[in-house]
Amino acid sequence: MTALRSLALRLVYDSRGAETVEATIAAEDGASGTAGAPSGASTGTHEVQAFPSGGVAAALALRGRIEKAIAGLAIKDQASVDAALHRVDGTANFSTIGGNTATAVSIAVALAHAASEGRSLAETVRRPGVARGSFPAIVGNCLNGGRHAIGGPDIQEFHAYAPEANPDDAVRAALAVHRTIGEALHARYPKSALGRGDEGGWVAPLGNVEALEVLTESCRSVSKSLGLTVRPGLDLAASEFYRDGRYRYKDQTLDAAGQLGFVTHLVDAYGLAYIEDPFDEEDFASFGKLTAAVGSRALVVGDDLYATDRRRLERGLEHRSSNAILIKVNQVGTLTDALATVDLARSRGIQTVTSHRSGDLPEGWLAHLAVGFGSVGLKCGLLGGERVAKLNELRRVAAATRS
Ligand code: 2PG
Ligand code: MG
Repeated sequence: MTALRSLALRLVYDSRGAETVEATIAAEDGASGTAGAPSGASTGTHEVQAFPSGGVAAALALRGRIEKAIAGLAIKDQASVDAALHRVDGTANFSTIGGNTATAVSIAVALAHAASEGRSLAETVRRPGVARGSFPAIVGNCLNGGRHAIGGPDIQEFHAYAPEANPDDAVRAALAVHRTIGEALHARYPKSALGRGDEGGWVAPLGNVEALEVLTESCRSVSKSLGLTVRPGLDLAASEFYRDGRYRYKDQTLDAAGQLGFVTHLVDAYGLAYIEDPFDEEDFASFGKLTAAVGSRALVVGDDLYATDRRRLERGLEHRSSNAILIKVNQVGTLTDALATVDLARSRGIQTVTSHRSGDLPEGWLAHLAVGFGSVGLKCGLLGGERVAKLNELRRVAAATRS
């Protein structure tokens, strides 16, 4: 048995310039793993707490306690390491050590384990029944709004999604849609300064439907030029504009029934293949109604709804709320917790989409998780070093499988 020897924790900055935690785990055989934890802006209410109340400094001060709890454990025994993290934290939401500390340590352990065995992380986390050679499609963020942009639409993310493409083609297609949108925006606003949002998607003074039109048209033209099907998708992050029982867009206010009608219309009119968080994070029932209406032709994905929490997915299953769940390790704090949710989803025919956060780091391990989890999608953005790192890593994993 190779035991875990030491833990280093340090402060690093994410893609928004915000402080977060990076962990390095060293094993007795000399293998090591390093991982940093990303952070959200549109965080769900049911996520664990990212940092202790004293912030990153308070998290770093707990290094000795955490190391003591995990040193000597077998590097391959992820479940015991993660249980030790829960024990040393002692709360239900990681408010003592911080969910981001737990995530960084947990992933660093998984990477050290893979290194120790000379295997890839995709292999060591592979779930039973996930075929070698099956890869996630890219859920590629092209246009930003909501909490990830200054100005722009109320809807947070506008995606290009090519579900049938192999990783090389999927990356090429999603980047082509991003580029085509850029050209369309330059033509439409020749004298305006345009920007990019937190995840590298374009930001322009467009309404929600206008932005969706630009996205759909760009997907259509790229589908034609590359000869593969690229379809539009949205992350509404609807909890962010839901107040006092109403969805409050800049140009309309809708109750739950109105929102159901609006989103169903968008799916039909624009051929949406991917819809994330179309309702408030507590509204399991409306999710269920939308899934009943459009679930045969689109992925309906719960993000804030589930917060990667197995128990919330159980509630979702009772309501048949969605046909897919977003998986973000730092919403629950450990790889083991995320795996429990992934395994429940897989056993009940719910697809998984493995996701970055809006504040992320230039690291590629997320691509390995998406492959090993058997996810239908890797949601990792398109532009910016922290996004491209994941796209490139997915292509490396796919190439290694071919060789
Ligand atoms: C989301 C994510 C990532 P954040 O809502 O899906 O795109 O955003 O990390 O800000 O929660
Ligand atoms: Mg989301």
